[in-house]
Amino acid sequence: MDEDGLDIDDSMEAVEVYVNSGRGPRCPAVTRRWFNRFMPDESASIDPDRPAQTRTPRSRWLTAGALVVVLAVVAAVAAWRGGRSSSAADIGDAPRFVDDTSASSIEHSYDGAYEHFVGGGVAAFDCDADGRPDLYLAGGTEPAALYRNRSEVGGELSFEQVASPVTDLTAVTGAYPLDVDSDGLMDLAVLRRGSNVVLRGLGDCRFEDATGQLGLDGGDDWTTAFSATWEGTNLLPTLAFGSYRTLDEDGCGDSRLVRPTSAGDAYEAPIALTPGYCTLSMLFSDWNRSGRRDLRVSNDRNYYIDGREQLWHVAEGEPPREYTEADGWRPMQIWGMGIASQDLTGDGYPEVFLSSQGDNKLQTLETGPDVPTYKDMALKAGVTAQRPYTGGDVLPSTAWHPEFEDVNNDGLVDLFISKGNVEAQPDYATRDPSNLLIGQPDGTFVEGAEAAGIVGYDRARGASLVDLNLDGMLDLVVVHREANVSLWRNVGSGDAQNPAPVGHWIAIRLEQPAPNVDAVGAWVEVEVNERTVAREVTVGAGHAGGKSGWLHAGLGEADQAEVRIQWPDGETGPWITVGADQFVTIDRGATEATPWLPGE
Ligand SMILES: [Ca+2]
Ligand SMILES: [Ca+2]
Ligand SMILES: [Ca+2]
Ligand SMILES: [Ca+2]
Repeated sequence: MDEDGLDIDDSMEAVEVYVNSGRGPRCPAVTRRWFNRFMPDESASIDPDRPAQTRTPRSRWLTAGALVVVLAVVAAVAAWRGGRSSSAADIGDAPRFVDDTSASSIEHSYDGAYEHFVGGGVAAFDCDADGRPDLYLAGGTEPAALYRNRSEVGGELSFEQVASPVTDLTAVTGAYPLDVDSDGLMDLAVLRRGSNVVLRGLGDCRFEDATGQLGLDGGDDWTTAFSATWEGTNLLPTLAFGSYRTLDEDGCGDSRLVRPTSAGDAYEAPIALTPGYCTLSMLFSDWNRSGRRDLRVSNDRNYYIDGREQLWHVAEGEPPREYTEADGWRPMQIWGMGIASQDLTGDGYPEVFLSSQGDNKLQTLETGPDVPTYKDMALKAGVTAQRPYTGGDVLPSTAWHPEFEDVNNDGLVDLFISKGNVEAQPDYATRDPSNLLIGQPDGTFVEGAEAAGIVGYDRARGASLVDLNLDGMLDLVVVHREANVSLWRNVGSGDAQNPAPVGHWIAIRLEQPAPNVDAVGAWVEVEVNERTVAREVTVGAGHAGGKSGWLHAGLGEADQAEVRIQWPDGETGPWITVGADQFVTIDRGATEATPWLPGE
């Protein structure tokens, strides 16, 4: 986007879709194809040579055999649900959400002129050790706000503001929770237009500014992205701060990698990640399961000419190095806004969803883990989500925060994508509702936002899928530009008064000795009925905000799951049986999970 809210070049996206690479002429004479890109039904199948999300191949069409299976599942679900509400929702349907915004007593919006057209993140994390995720909301020119979660288990979403000059900073674009000093109290990396800060958690949702104590240079940039990882045996995490434009707005700022000193108790001077291409999302991820976390960076092509999406090779003791075409990395130009990483194909390597304007991307390794060569599978998976699916606006969408989670607890990962015009870009939809794409057994996704009841037309930015009332159903918080935050309570197949889960679930918290007590970089495998979903514990991605705490997994009709942890240093624990519908902690070295019960 540019200063007057006009898009300077939207004709290139058409090439982007089919070539999946920014190479070739930058501004080819291609007519816009926004109106003839309806995805044909026939394209909805997944590569037969890749394992689908389920190991049971299934035709899209209901054959007689499949019908029997479906009926059996329905019968099993009906039997499992026993005396619950007689609502007929299938286990694979979108769950229903009810709007608890007014009940929550949160009143907060992300405001400001041009420099706050982007950003607007939310950090979801537990700041008072009651197991309930609390919320820290960026405010732009208004103060950021911390809200303590007072929701009863299974009840309405309820919060109270915890005001403090330490947290209620202005010029905040977003925030990410992580326990920097591994003392068991969650800290916050707060991103700003101006000086970034690290707030050290003191317990009971109190914080102190630890930026100087850590020897961190907060800088004076326009920071809009963040990620963190622990390298080797370092006591402190390595941090990456992503820069958008330079403050004089002449170009793109360099992002910065910050590593701990050899003594381990403070930080070295930042290392510039040059060149920078106006970054809006970053993620340290072990994309090839090598044990090393490289840094993926998504950039806004609106502000660069010869830039691209980036992957930085980040090896302990070595300067960061950008992967090039010689390494197999294909240049690609998109209006990169957000990253979401999740293994969808079942091979143990994460797929990477990249939000943009128009077509969104879903990348998968083309030739395996040896080289970072990705091909796009968004069209096949049904997640291009390039235009509003309702509301009558036919212009392309603007997507921001993507997040993979299983919102209907059927064991298949779903995908939320926040949407909303940058400001008033006339070539993009102004009525641009967020997506809730429901994962299907054949590996595709189907829009479920209308069925879920979350359609809205405020300009969404940051978001989080997180179980705010500890009932095992993931709720949804969405930050809006110049409109109040929305809090959506997931009530499954029920209603506001009678929530009814549509599938079983577990929620897991990892613990290991310091440093890195929350095991950032671990992989959690959850196996149900011989189907395994692997998930990486990360800090970063999304749009300007992230979460920490419970790792949620839907189990479908299964009453237990097998869970295995690969810890960040590569050591793999045993398979542990975890009974359904509970919160558990898995400690490093333990051979069983420890149940956790919420207090009132
Ligand atoms: Ca809490
Ligand atoms: Ca801490
Ligand atoms: Ca699901
Ligand atoms: Ca919930």
